[in-house]
Formats: sequence, structure tokens, C-alpha cells
Amino acid sequence: MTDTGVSVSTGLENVADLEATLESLLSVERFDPSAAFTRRLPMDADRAAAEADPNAFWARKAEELLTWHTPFTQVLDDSNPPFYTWFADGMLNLSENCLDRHVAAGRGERVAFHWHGEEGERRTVTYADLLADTQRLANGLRSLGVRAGDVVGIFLPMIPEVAVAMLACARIGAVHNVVFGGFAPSAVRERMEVSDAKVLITVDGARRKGRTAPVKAAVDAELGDLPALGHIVVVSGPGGTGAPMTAGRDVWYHELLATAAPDCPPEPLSAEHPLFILYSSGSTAKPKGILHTTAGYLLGATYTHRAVFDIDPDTDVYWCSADVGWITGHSYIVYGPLSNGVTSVMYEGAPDYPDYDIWWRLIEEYKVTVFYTAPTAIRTCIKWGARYPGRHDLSSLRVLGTVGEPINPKAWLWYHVVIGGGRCPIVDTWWQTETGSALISPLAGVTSTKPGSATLPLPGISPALLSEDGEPVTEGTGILVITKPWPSMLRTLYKDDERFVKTYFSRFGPSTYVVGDAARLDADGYFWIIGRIDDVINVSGHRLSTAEVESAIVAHEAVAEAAVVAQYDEQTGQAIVAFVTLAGDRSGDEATEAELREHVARRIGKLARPRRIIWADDLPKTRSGKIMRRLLRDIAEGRELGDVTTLRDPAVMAALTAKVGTAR
Ligand code: 6R9
Repeated sequence: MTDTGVSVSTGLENVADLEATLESLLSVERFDPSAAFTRRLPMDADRAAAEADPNAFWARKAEELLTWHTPFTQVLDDSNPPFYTWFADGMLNLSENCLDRHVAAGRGERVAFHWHGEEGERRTVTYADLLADTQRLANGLRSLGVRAGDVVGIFLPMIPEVAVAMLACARIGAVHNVVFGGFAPSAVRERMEVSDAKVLITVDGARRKGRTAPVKAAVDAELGDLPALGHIVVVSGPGGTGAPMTAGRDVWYHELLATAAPDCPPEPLSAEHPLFILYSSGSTAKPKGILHTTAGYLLGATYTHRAVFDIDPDTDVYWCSADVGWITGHSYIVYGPLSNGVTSVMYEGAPDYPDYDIWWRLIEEYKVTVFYTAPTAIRTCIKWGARYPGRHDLSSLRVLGTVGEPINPKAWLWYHVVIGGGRCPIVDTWWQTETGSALISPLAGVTSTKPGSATLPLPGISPALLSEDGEPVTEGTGILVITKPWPSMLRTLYKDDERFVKTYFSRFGPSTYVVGDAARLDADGYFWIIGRIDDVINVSGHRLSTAEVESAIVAHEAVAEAAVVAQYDEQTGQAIVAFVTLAGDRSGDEATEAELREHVARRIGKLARPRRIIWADDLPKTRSGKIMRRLLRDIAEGRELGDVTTLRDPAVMAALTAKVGTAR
């Protein structure tokens, strides 16, 4: 099937028509690139070159796509697996690749970001503007004592200053550590403490749907006593609340820029110089500080952004709706697009404010050509209804992308028909914080797609499926691994090489990267990601560890014990269900439930709030005392119970089933 022949207008106004269209498309297994789609970037040569010699392929891309101070002579060093290095003797500066080279080529006036504020404000930030601010902030950070290798925390909303902050760090070789703006200040504290951050860049207040919450004051209360944290730089945000400032420690961002020297030449850094740490949830309560380095990471972000989305920097207007606090924002809002010199939209607000059509309004206003979002967002839009996108002209769109979790075929088809007007290829990009850039994904307009499948490995990437015993699986279900190193892979977990090796490279040896996902390979060699095989929950595409949520819950004085599992959820993919045993003879009531949910929001963030709390007198445990989450999942999802024979006390399950049965 080459073209679904669905035009933008059909089926939108009439819900029944749309349902019928989607229903009829559900039986289509495969969507070949439409004849009407003109790809701008040829890809055949890349595939062939990468297959023939992956290292030579990456070397050529590194030369073509990046600007170097000192060219590299080494490509991959795999003499000490899993500690790989790429292009190690080359020198470059990442901010120079994202800014100076575009300005030097006469593209300084090109818009880097069309920033759109929640209250409809517009700010146009050019490449020259970004370069000017980045240099001043880089000098400002130096004046605060920041040197190459020092860690700088960034806790900012979706405003252009977040990109400036990251680029200023990269300019002087400081290592940034961005924390998602939706996280609680206590999570910021933990991440700053374990990484010994010297400076934190934050905001006075952050807006969300018409309300402005104080951020700096909350940061003071949580982080004020951190010994390593010498300075806090405060951006006066769009909400402009003002903030308490401690003399000698705190400085306003705009004052720092105003007094800093305007020129800060990019510091040539080694290709393997650490670029950033990004904390991600693992299977223990302690988040993992995933460390990326300079050249390999930038190459992955630059190349895949171009190749996957078929980006033409001269004509495309690109928008990724993620938050910069996630890896998607790092690679596909900041580094990939800026390195490619593309014009992007950056949106501060929520998808339902001031109305449910804001995203589509922005696509129409800025004539967005490439749009990248998450399945959970698409499902939410489906719930709101096709009439919201139906209000706007979306004909500028040419490529659509998704990331974060498997997309169900129904949502894929809705995206294809309602947003893409049946003409835009959908790229379902599979990757992780650890992988730095997309690894399994269609190439827009090249790869035939199958709704729900991330399709095929990108050039230079070698994924495979293994059985529990490490046998290769050529068709069917298995454990997803990557068998060859790639440039944008994580280099280690910050200050924890041992955990790095143990988490990713112990199960099948030091040269096989274990992803943590299960997947299925079909007869065409297409990958279908099934989901996590560790204790990680994926809520709206965001990773949360069961252990982290559990430890937050048990930190509440009323709680004796807690077990957290994921339950299938139509909207968010997975939702958190907590089984909680209260201390003493306290019994669970609505007030306690509300208190616990609030408590988790304060400690981790709103995302981590359990959807359901089930009061349990006791939890099902093995004889060695391990909580059997598998059984709790069965209960949460209302399934028949799996094997209970290894339980210490099978009666616990009977009691729980009886309780949940009545509660539902
Ligand atoms: C980029 C990002 C990584 C985990 C990953 C997998 C899931 C991401 C996916 C997908 C199916 C896709 N995941 N993209 N599952 N299809 N296209 O999301 O990074 O936050 O580290 O999450 O997300 O389970 O292992 P991160």
C-alpha cells in the first residue's frame, strides 16, 4: 500500500467517519513511503557504507558533520570493553558546532528558536543572539569560579535560557546536569549533591496553566545548605515573580550577562571530554547519573536528527514537544537541531492551555514541517477529539515522530490520519538516555513503516535479540541488546564504573550492551519493542523506578511498608499502583491517601504520584522475603493470579484479592 489516500479534511468533522477510517486502516500491516513524499536527504549510500565498515562510516560522518579544532586520527578504541572511546585524540567545541559555525557561514540571522510563551508571548531568538548570550554566560560562569570538568546544575522551565545555559557549559567544558522542571526541589537536591554541583542555574518562578509557582524560594529551602554549591544563578522568568537573593551567593542571570565580557572563544576540548550527566531511573532507588561525552554524543544527535527526520536546515521548521529536562530535549531540542542549524519552535506551556488546540495553533502559526512528540500525548489528544486539530491548517507538516514508549496502532493511525493528513511518514524512534540518540527507527520517506514497530536499526547500529541463555533469536521474542559500540553511547555512570558495568554489561559479557527492554523480531527483521524487563515504570514516556517511589512512600511516618507496580493505562501507558501497609493499627482512608500522594509529589515530583493506593495488611513475599511484584501486578490489572507456590504465606494473596475485588 503506497498511499492511504486520506486527505486532511475527511473524517475530521464527523466522528463516525473518522472511526470508520481508522477501523479500516487497522488491517493495513505496512505503510510504504508515499509517492507524494519527496525525501531531501538520500540515504542509500549511508546504509551500504555502514554495513561494509561501521567504523569507517562513523569516521566519515564525524568529518562531514562536525567542525574540529584538531582532527582525530583514532576512531573507536575498543581495547578495554565496555569502556569505549571514540575519536579520542580529536579536539573540538560543541557550542562552536551549534553556534559559531552557523554564524560564520552567514546564517547568524536565522531563527534558532521561535519561543512561544504560555500567555501567547513570542520571542525570536536567532543563532547570533544565542551565540552572544552563550559567550556572556560562559564568561559569567567563569567569574563564579566554574572551570572545565566542574558540574553545573540546570533547573529551568522551557525558556531559551535553558539552551543558553547548556551551551555556555559546553563552551567552557563544564558538565551540565539538567533536572526536569517538573521534579521536586528535593530531587534537585539529590542530583546536585551526588554530582557535587558548584553552581545551579534556576528561575525565580515557573508558570503552569496561568499560575506561577515560586521556584527559587523552594530551591533555597531544599538546597541552601549544600556545601559544594557555591552560587545560584537566577533567571527572571516569564512569570517574573522576583526571588529572595542571598548576597555573595546568588546572582541574577541578566545582571551576570550584563557585566560579563562579550567574547568567550570556544575552548578546544578533547572528544571524550564529559559533556553532561543526566539522571535516569534505574532498578534501585538511587538514580543513575548517565554520563555522555562530547564528540560521539554530538555526532549521534546531529546525524540521526538529520537522517531520521530528513531535515533540511534551509527550509524545515522543526518542533519537538518534549521538555529539555529529558534526554529527548537534550538531543532533539538543543544539540541535534542547533548543530544542524535548524529553526525550531520552543513552547513553554501545557498542551491544554489556554485551550486543547494550542499545539495545532502553533503548528499553523509557525508552519511547522517536522513534529516530534510522545505516544502518551497523542492518546491524550485522541481523548480530546479531532475537532481541535480540525480547527487548524496543518498542511505544512511533512514528517511526524514519536518517542518514549511503544505506540499502539490505533494512536499511530490517528496521528497518521488526523495530524499527518495521510501524507506524512511517521518515525517511531526507539532509544534511551543511555544511547544518546535514536538507534532503531524508520528513516522518513525511506523505510516502510508498520504501526507499533520502531522498524529497523539505523545505519551503524547493531541490535539483536537474545534468549535468557544468551542464544540469538532471529524471529520471536527476546532480550534486546546492542552488539557493537556506537559513538553516542553512555561512557559510564557518574563516579560509578562498577554500577555501569553491572547494569549494562554483565549479563552477556563486556561487549554486549543490555538495553533493559524486551522486543520481538518479525519475519521482515522489524523490531517491536515490548517494554522494560527491569523494575522501571514508564509513565507517559518518563522512566520511574519502583524502588525510588517505594522509598519515597515508606519515608512517610504512617507507612510501614510499600510495594509499587505498574498497571496498564490507556492514557499514560502505565500508571503507578502502590500497595501500602500502614504502621501500627492505623487504617487507610481517603485523607491518608491524599496525604501520601502529595508526599510523593513533594519528594519526587507529580509524575510519580501513585494513581491508586491499595491498603494491604501484608504484602506477598517469597520465603527469602522478596516482595513478589508479579503477583501484585496481577491484582492491579485484575488478572488471574500467577504461580503463588513460592509464597511464604499464600493467605496474604487471598486477603488482597478480596479487598481489591470489593474496592473496584
Ligand atoms: C528516549 C527515551 C528509555 C525507555 C526505553 C524503552 C522506552 C523509548 C521507545 C520506547 C518503545 C519507542 N522507549 N522510545 N519503547 N518504542 N519508540 O525515552 O529515553 O527516558 O531513557 O527511556 O523508553 O523502554 O528503554 P528514556
